[in-house]
Amino acid sequence: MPLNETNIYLELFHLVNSAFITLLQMKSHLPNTELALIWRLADVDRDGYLDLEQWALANHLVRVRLEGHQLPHTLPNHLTPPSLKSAASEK
Ligand SMILES: [Ca+2]
Repeated sequence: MPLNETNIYLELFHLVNSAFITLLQMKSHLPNTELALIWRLADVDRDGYLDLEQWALANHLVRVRLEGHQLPHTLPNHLTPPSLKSAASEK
């Protein structure tokens, strides 16, 4: 793939991730500290961005929090998506 095409997709990916944060803030009304924790928990591979699985996980954590449960400080094993378990265990 040409480099400039790759750069366009990378820029779109960054835009989508910025929109993810805004969407989570709009739908949850959770404080930024809690959203930051949710983001950190969901970003299992710690690359600073959410892919589709991590985005789903972030939304699940928002729902759990809105149901009145406390957020865990580390992601429980049963919530780690199977495809990300190796990434999580390397961190
Ligand atoms: Ca990530």
